Amino acid sequence: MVLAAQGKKADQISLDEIDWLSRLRKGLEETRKGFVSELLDKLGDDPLTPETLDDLETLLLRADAGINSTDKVMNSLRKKLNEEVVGGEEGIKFLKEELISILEEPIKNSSRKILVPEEGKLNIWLIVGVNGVGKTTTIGKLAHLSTTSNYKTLIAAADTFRAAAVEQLMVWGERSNVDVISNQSKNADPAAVVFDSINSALKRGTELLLVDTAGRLQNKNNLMDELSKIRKIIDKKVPNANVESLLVLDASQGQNGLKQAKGFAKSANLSGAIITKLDGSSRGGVSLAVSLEVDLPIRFIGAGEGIRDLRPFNSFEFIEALLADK
Ligand SMILES: Nc1nc2c(ncn2[C@@H]2O[C@H](COP(=O)(O)OP(=O)(O)OP(=O)(O)O)[C@@H](O)[C@H]2O)c(=O)[nH]1
Ligand SMILES: [Mg+2]
Repeated sequence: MVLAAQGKKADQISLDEIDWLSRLRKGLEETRKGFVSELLDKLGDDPLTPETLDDLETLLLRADAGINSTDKVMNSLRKKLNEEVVGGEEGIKFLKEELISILEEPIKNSSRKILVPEEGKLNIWLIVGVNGVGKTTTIGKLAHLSTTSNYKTLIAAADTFRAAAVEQLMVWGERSNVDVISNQSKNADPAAVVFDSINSALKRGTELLLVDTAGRLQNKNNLMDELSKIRKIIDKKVPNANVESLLVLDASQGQNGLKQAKGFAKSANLSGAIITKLDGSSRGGVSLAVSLEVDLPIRFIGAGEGIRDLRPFNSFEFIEALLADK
């Protein structure tokens, strides 16, 4: 699996990937249990009726798809039902296509279909989000993906809030064989760490600089200002770098993730989202809400605490796992 993931032929799919897919499906099982099995039980082979549509609406809401995504899908389905008789299986197929198109829309609107660093150039990915969602773990996994894809990679430890944060990042740096730039002095300024890291990156010809940041709540203005300051320093120092500001969301936090995305989008100039903890008892539907309501492309998904448990996002794979019926 490489970061520059291209469409693969079926015979190239490795055991590792089969393992990943089964983990993703297993993780999404919680969502699915209350979703597709109920849906299929209700639908059987009978055509959809206004009553089954109401049930379907409830199921979508329960899977945390959010009110607006649910309305959008239901309106399309109602329109279709007004025009023709729709069987259960056909209804599911239609539903999957509608859900995939919600996830694909922000990806289409962005300049890249999949997020990969541009070779031979400095790419900076700022990883932001509220406390404990999996930012540091995601950096470790991204560093691994990046080096195995032969990008010159460097990590900036800009979470200077907790001493333990730097140590945690060092461990990930060792695992992925990537250097970590840090400033261990008390009350170090995160923007200064980013400044030093950019200097190192320029000297080393780094292609991907991953910046870890401290967890912060989206409504704490002073902490959000700190992110703006980091961004300003980057834009000023390396105006030609490709900069991504990626919001990490913990799938198990459901619709709270949508609130976080709206808050960070306002002040952190976001360009994408990463959904973590999809291996737990998660509510994967938040990806839909974030795509539709914040127009944020989902770029990676994490399903596990291991170094290989992160993949580029694939909406088809995701919806198949979310709606798998067995
Ligand atoms: N099951 C599971 N656990 C995860 C995943 N990603 C992260 N975690 C766990 O979530 C916890 C928090 O992860 P961190 O990476 O430290 O989160 P953080 O956002 O950096 O936290 P702060 O820096 O304190 O804001 C750790 O115990 C991780 O092992 C995932 O995809 N699945
Ligand atoms: Mg952290």
